[in-house]
Amino acid sequence: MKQLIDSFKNNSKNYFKTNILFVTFVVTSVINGILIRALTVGNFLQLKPMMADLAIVLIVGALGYFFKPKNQFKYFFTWSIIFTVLCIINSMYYTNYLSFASMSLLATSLQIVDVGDAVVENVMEIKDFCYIWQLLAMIFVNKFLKKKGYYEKVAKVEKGKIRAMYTLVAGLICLGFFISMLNSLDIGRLSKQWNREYIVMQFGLYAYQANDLVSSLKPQISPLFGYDEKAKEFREFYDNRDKTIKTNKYTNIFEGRNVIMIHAESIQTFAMNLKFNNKEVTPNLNKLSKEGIYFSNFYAQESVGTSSDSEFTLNTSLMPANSGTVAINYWDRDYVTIPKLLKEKGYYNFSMHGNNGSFWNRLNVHKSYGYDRMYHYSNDFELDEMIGLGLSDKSFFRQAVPKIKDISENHKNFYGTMIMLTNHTPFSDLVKQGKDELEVDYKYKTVNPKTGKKETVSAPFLEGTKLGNYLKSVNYADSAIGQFIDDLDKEGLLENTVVVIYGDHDAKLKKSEYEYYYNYDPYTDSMLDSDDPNYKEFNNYDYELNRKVPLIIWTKDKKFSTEVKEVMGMYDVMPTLGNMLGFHNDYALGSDIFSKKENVVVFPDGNWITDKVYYNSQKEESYQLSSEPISSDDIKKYSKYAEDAISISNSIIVYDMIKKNNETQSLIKENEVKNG
Ligand code: GP9
Ligand code: MN
Repeated sequence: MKQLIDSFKNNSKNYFKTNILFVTFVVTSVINGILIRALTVGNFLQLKPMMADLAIVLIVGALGYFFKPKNQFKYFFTWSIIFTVLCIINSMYYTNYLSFASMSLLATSLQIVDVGDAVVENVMEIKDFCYIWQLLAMIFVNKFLKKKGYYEKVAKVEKGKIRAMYTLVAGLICLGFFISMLNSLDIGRLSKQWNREYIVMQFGLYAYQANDLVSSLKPQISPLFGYDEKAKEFREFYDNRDKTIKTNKYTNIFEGRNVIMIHAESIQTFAMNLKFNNKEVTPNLNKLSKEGIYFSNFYAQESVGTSSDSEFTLNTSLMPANSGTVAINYWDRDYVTIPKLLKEKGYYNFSMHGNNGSFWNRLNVHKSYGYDRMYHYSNDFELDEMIGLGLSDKSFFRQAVPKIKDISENHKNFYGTMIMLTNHTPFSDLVKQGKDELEVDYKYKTVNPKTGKKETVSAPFLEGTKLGNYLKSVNYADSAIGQFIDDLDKEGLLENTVVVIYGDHDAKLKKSEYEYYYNYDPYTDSMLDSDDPNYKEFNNYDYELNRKVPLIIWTKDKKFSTEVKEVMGMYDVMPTLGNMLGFHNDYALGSDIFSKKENVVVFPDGNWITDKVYYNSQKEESYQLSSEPISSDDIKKYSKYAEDAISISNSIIVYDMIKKNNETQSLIKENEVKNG
């Protein structure tokens, strides 16, 4: 036994002596894999992801032995750079979005170069760069080894191919060990890839990124595979659900009316509830919401396609694509959309936007959704005032009114989508141009100790902060909406028109911006300590719930003054409006909110929300929203619906399932006719 231990000791010693560079590469890469989880999702000591990291690093490292020892540094260093950069990018992404970066997102953002400055202004923290130590360690070890003549010595003893084989086997053993620890949930989630946080937690960052790379190629590859299984799932889903169309007091109330949809860029409900020095941030939205039907518990369901995803979900009542975006990768499919259904009723459909029509591929997508024309940028507007990404909202709306007037005179009915732009991250251009009107400081009265007189003092509060700039920008957008409604009214365009305003998604601000807002002490101009009794915690759930956006349905002639407090999602807009305007989409995944008993809103990452609970599918944790508890059966039921909604939407998107289903149906009918 002693002999065995001694020989093991000697062998290990010899191994380490002649594999210093490889071992450094493996150890530093695995440590960074642990570090990124420690600084993001937090489960750094878990064996499963550690095994996955180790297996990947060993397999990658094994190939290094095919190089001569003096050339191995170049190989290992290149991989160290790749791993370090992955850690930095993902750390930065997590800092800003509490999720992990995706290749499909990168590919998408290459299409939208204009967002560049928005990205630059996102926050980077020192911790995002701590992974660089791996490169320094590799350089240091290489220098040291060179000095000691290590590579020449190793060249005499190393049999590269055999080492590569052994290392590969070691890597595969780790991989086998790791796979044996996986359960069916893990495997299911890996193949779907939408639950990114979960995948990094269970599989480590390197496996996540490799899997992401493969799934980002899916848009090109996947239509070729797996159709039959998905088609069966699709048929079963729609066959098994209740097809009765329910009516309620809102049924057909807007039949024959024009519709103006205002796509309110990045407006969150949070902003509507705020006042600074007694001034509302959104006086116009507040007024419209009091007069119309105001959905105060409404969520966008966007994924990496942000604005374009919301346009898709609103117009189709489907969820965004799992990988890639509908606008870029799957715009040419046959979707059942609001414009198409309204066209059957004789409507003319248009969209207008103060940015380039190629942004989010809109010129193609809108046409495919059934819009007759897109008015955009310099093509249709005079670029007389530029703020942020393009034409300012006020100029855009001002120039849009005569165009709408013209349309209304030439068509029986119209459906128009007005895509706003100025309130787009980074929200700073308006302030830079001095066009902001809202003051976001905190004014209070105090007695001047020198004069003994009362005076007003201003504490900076949100001035100069990102949230402050955002709210100034929301205030501008609100005022642009107010001006638009007034101008439409002056032209008589509100008489037979329904105006729908929706926030397209949240502002993607960091949690710390809200923590600062809720815990600011104007008297010391600083933030309260977290152990202060007045400190207000703003946890991850508060953050998620705060991502709500407004939805308002308003008409000039009828004051509804109704607040709908039930939870609602972007995919419920089409069925809800459909009930009011008289159209119906058989494939809708959302519901008419006025006919639904208990609604559920599914998010693209698999989380979902009802009036009772916010369910985090990554953590399998429910956050209670009402005193009435939710049963475990309901949790199962809604989790299943969340999976179905995501999967069915994805099948429709990837395989063009609606078109294929229609073709099959007409074939069946043809056959029935033939056979009598
Ligand atoms: C760009 C605008 C913004 O034209 O619609 O898109 P987003 O970055 O919010 O997806
Ligand atoms: Mn947007």
